[in-house]
Amino acid sequence: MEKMSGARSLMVALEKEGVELAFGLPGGANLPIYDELYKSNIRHILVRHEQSASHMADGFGRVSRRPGVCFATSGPGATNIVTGIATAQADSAPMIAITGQVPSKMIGKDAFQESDIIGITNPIVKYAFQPMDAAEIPTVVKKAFYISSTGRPGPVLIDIPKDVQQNEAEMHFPNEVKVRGYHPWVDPDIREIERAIDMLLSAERPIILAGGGVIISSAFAELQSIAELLMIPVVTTFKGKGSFPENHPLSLGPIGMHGHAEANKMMVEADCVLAAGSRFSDRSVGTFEEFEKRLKIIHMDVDPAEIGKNQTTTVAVVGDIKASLRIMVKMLVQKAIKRGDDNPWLKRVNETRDYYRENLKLHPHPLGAAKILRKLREVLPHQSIVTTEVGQHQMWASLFFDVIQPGTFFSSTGLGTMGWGFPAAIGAKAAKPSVPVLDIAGEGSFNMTENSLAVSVLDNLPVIVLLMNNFSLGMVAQWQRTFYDRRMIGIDLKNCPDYVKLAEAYGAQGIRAESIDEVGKAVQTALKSDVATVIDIPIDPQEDVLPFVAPGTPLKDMILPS
Ligand SMILES: Cc1ncc(C[n+]2csc(CCOP(=O)(O)OP(=O)(O)O)c2C)c(N)n1
Repeated sequence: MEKMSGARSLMVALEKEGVELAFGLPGGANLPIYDELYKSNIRHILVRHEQSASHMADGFGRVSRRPGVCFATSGPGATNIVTGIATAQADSAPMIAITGQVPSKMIGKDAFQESDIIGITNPIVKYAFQPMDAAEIPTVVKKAFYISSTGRPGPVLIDIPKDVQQNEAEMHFPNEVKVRGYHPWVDPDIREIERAIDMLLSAERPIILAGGGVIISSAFAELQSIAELLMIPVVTTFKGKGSFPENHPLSLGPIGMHGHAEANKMMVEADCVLAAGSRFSDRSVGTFEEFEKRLKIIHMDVDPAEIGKNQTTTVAVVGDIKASLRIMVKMLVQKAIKRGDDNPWLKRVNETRDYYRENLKLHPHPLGAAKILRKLREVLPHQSIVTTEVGQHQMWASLFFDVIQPGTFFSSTGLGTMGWGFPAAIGAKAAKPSVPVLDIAGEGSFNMTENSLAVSVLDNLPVIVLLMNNFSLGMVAQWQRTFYDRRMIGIDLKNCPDYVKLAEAYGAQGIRAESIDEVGKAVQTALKSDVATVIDIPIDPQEDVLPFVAPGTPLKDMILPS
C-alpha cells in the first residue's frame, strides 16, 4: 500500500479507469485536485462555464460509452454543472462529476462558496458520494465508474471536501467492487422472449418501437435482424433516432410530438408493439391511456423500474437490450422463422409512407428547413456525428435529417436543454477525433454556450455549427402562434451578434449561407477546415414544425401542414 494524498489518489484512480481527458474549471475548493491534475497524464480541457464542462462530458460519454469526467469547484462551480447532470440523467448518459467541497469542518456553517451539492443533485444523479476520509477515494472512484457505466447508465457525483483532498492516507486501489443492492446485470427471461415471439407472430399489425436503449447497448445489428426476419416496420422514439438506418425499407422514422406522419399513423394502426429500450415518454406516445388501450405491449428494458411505469405491458423482458434481442434472433433462426413481405400490413405501411413522402406540404421558403437538412444529409459523410440544440431546428432534424449509420445522432431529448448541443459536440469530437462532428443549432440555444468556441479552437476540437437562424426563440414563437392567439412575448432575438464575426473573434471560421447551394458549399468548406466553423443561415422566422402532436393529445390527432 502506498501513502499519498486524497487528490493524488483521485488522479491515480482515474488513470486506472482509463481516463485520458477531463473537462472543468478550477476554484479554491478543488485546487489540490488541479495541482495533481497538473502532474498527471490526464489532459485537462478548460471550459468557460462549468455547465459546458458537464455537457462536454455528457457528449464524450454518449459517443465513447465510457463515463465522461468533469470537474467543478464548490458553490457556484458545483451549481453550474447541475443542468448538465440533470440532462445526462434524463438521457441515461454515463458521466462522473467531481466537485470540490469546503473543508469538512466547515460543512453546514454557511462557509464561503458552500453549497449542498449532494442535496441539490440527489434526485438527478444515479448515485452520489462524499468521501470524508481520503482513504475512501480509490474505492469511491471505482464504484462511481461501475455504477455510472453499468445497467442503465447515468451521472454519478463525487463531492470531495478540500481537507479530504489534502489528507494523506495508505491507499488501496481495488480491482473490482460490489455495491450492495445494485445488480445491474439481469439475464433476460427466456420464457418471456418466447412469449414475445409468439405475440409478434400472432399479431396482424406488429410494429417495433426502438428507443435510446438500443443505441446505449449498440444493439443495431440485432434490431435489424429481428425487423428483417419478421418483416416488421420500425419506428423510433426521438432518442432512438439513429438506432435503425432511416433509409431502410422497413424504417418509418421517429414517432411522437414531432414524429414523421407515417410513423405516427402506423403506430396508431398497429395492434402489437415490441418496445426496445424506450421509456414511453409523453412526447413519444401522446397520451398514455390512448396508447396502451390500442396495443399489446412487449417491453424490453435494462431497468426494471421502467416496466409498467408509464404503460401497462403484456410481456416484459428485463435485461440488456442487446442481450435480449440477440436471444430473440437466435430463437428465430433456430425455429427457421423468416417471413416474406407480401402481407396486407406491410402493403399498407409502404403505401402510407409513400403517400406522406410525396404529399406532405413543405415550407415554400427558399431556405426552408427540409431543404437545408436534406442538403446537409447530401454533403455530410454518413459516419459523422450530429448533435442538436433544442427548439424547432431540433425537431426539423428529427423530421428531415435521416440518420443512416446507427449511433451517430445525439440530442437532449429528455430534459430538452438549450445550449447542450455545441459543448456536447466538442465532447463527442474528443471521443472520436477522426469523424466530423456537427451541431444543428438555433441561435437562442447557441447563445447559451457559444463561449465554448474558445475551447473548440484552443483545444483543437473543431466542430461545425449549422445555425438555423430565425432571430427568435422559434419553438416558443410557434407555441404562441398556435396556442396563445399570436400573443408574442419574450421571443425576439433581433440583437443577436453577427455570428460570422463572433466565430472570427474566437479564431474560428464564420460563413454566412444564403441559399441551399451555399449551405452545401459551406458544409464542404467546414469539413475541410481544421478549425471550428459556424455556418449562419438566415431562415424564415414564420416557419412552423409540422406535423405536430399537441401536448396531452393522442398521436391520432396529429396536426398536418395544410
Ligand atoms: C435552458 C432552456 N431554457 C428554455 C427552454 C424552453 N425552450 C424550448 S425551445 C426554445 C427556443 C429555442 O430557440 P432556438 O435555440 O433559437 O431554436 P429555434 O426554436 O428557433 O429553432 C426555448 C426557449 C429550454 N428548452 N431550455
